[in-house]
Amino acid sequence: MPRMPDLMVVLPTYNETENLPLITEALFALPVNDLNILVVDDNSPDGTGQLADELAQQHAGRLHVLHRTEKSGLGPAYIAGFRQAIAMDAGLILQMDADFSHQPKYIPDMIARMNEGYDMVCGSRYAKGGSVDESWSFYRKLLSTFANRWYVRAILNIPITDATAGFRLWRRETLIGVDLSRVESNGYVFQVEMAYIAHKLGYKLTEIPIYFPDRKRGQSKMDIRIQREAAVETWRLRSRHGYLTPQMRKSLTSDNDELSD
Ligand SMILES: Nc1nc2c(ncn2[C@@H]2O[C@H](COP(=O)(O)OP(=O)(O)O)[C@@H](O)[C@H]2O)c(=O)[nH]1
Ligand SMILES: [Mg+2]
Repeated sequence: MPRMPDLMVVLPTYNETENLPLITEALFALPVNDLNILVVDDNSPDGTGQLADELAQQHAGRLHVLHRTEKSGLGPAYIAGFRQAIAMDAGLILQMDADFSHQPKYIPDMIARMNEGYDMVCGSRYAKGGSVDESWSFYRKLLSTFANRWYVRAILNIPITDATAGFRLWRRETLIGVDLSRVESNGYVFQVEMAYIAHKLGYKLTEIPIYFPDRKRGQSKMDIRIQREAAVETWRLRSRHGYLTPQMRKSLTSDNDELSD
């Protein structure tokens, strides 16, 4: 049997032709053994999907592509990607944006932290030592810091300061235990929901500080509406998942169910 991949980087893309070749190159240059990439493309009109297929040929066996027929948001794209990464037997699964706001250089530190005995490691803009792009206005910084460091934490009591961050390293076992069919949200709430479920199930979450530069190429797909929605939805998460306990982790033996539902 071939040796199965250790780390699967799940990269969701929508119109990222400029970034995709650069980010794959940067990821493959990392001093990390058995790093594999799974691109999850939602039929990008700019041809990111075809470009990903070309890269998959160039890096046969190390870069894989999951094509989805339409843009249905970051949450569903990640769920599909996580399911496939689990099915491909990845031991560690990393989620990150394809636009370099999540800098590959932090990945070795995230893996090292994971090996200290955590179930999820998050790259955090608001942990001590972390920061965001200098171009952010005072108001934008204030809003994002308040939302992540105070608002979400106060409501959900999640032990990380950047609940909407999408730069996260998961253990395969954690993602199985979370039971992806429990997750319903999209956008920024998707990140909060994943962290909240994992926390309620008793998984050990931690974070390392990161600097978060704005994207240099391509365009953002998030807007103020999605942010406002996140503020309201945070309350719903508490009623939806607040009852969870560590006994309610999905059992590891039912692995393959992840694919069928
Ligand atoms: N597959 C897929 N990827 C998406 C979708 N929306 C955003 N992305 C990708 O998710 C990552 C983060 O999106 P971005 O627009 O940069 O969000 P922002 O950083 O919050 O402004 C990027 O790699 C995008 O290409 C989507 O609907 N489907
Ligand atoms: Mg971005």
